[in-house]
Amino acid sequence: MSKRLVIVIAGIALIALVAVYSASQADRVHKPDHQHGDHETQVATSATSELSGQLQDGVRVVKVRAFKYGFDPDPIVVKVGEKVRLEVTSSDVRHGLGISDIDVNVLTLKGKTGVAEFIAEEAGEFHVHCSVYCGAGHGKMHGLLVVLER
Ligand SMILES: [Cu+2]
Repeated sequence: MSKRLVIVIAGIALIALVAVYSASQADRVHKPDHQHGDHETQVATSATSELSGQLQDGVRVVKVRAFKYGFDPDPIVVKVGEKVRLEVTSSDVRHGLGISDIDVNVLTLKGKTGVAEFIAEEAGEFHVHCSVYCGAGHGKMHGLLVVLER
């Protein structure tokens, strides 16, 4: 094999490698919600550090779904100092989203949205519970509010 041919083959191999690599990168970018296997840990970690909902006129609006037996999103993540508006909608029966530590209690019926507004004054983790008896799993219906430091 001539030296020149070897260089050409090496060049083609390199181009192929780069093409495969960038294709796999593009795949990742396009499917952030469909990652499986070893990517799952990474997704879970970034989900807990991401802020929930959207800022609207300086208010963090978070749409929360209450269901038998939990809340979505869970955890609800906000930043300290933010004014927070929780719009809680049940997808099945009557529920309540209660956060005892910050005196929040909002009721919701199936398809009906209850709203709670508060200022996240203190950083930390606050226990969320269901404040309305909703069935056998009611006692296990918990969630978490995470208030991140600035
Ligand atoms: Cu309940």
